[in-house]
Amino acid sequence: MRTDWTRDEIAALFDLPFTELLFRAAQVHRAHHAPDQVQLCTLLSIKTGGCPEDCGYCAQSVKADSGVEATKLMDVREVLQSAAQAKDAGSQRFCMGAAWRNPKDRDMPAIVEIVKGVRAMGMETCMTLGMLTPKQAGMLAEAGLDYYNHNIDTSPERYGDIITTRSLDERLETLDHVRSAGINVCSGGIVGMGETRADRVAFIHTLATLPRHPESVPVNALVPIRGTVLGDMLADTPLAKIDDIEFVRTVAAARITMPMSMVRLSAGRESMSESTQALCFMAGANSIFTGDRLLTAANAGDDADAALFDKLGLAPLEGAEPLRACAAQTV
Ligand code: SAM
Ligand code: DTB
Ligand code: SF4
Repeated sequence: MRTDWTRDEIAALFDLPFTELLFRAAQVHRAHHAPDQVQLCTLLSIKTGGCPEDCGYCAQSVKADSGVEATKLMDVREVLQSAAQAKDAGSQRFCMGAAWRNPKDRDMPAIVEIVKGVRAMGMETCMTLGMLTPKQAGMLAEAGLDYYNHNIDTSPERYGDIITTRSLDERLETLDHVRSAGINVCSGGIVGMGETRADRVAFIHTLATLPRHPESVPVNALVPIRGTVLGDMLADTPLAKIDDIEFVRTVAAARITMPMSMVRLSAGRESMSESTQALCFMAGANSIFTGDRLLTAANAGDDADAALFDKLGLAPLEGAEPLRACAAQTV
């Protein structure tokens, strides 16, 4: 797989006539994935709020006045109950998020138990816990964690406007520890934070030129949450909302530059039309979050998704075994 994409090449993809870009992305998608299948994933916030980081989009930052209450890490048993419910509802992948800058070593035994328990149910596991040390990444790998989510969020140029309490380099360092531990990398970002197209190009470029592509690339549309810097900005200037076609272009660019990766249509579907979501699937998105809640924000809900799948003739991804980081990308 090519990891030597230039920004100019990616900008040229974004500049293509929309139907041409969509056609090319769909061709790449078909070569590597079943175009009529979409993976169903469920999110659970296992530790909510009170996060010391200042990510301008996030309701869980202590800097946000969003009304989200801080909680402690959930009991292992409760998490496993939630995972079992998600599995019963047809979900194949269980993604767990904690509002931490980084996990403390004393949190790790419970986290390890959770990973083992969810895996034992036959679900794919993903965790997002903030920055990791190499030792913590090793513990998660040993527990059998399939993916670790750690987003780069935006372009290198814009990173410091969105988050000041950590750097992009620190983010990349954790991705390196995850990769070295043999866990699949899940890394993407958010579109619609008032960035330019050049930022979106640079965001995709950063991911597509990592030494190995992330096996999983979540593309979130900003969910504007009142009390966060970016949520307030968007609520006060509705014209700043990302154009749907530009969002689809970003999904298509991710698909073309990272052909084997799971491209995940993540947050923001609730305010997207069915037609826009259909275009995202055409452009190569092959995963969604189901259920009526993301971490803190509302999500489309199972009934709406079942109706959408029915309308579009889509089926849940069949029996996919998680990729293993070491075996991936041999094509
Ligand atoms: N604390 C961990 C971290 O930041 O890596 C994990 C949780 S964090 C909520 C996971 C990701 O969710 C963020 O990196 C961001 O890309 C996405 N996210 C958070 N709030 C969002 C929002 N309001 N709209 C869209 N995506 C959001
Ligand atoms: C990702 O990229 N998107 C998910 C998951 N990784 C953890 C989180 C979306 C959060 C949306 C806002 C909220 O629920 O607070
Ligand atoms: Fe904390 Fe993650 Fe939210 Fe940033 S995105 S404030 S690190 S929970």
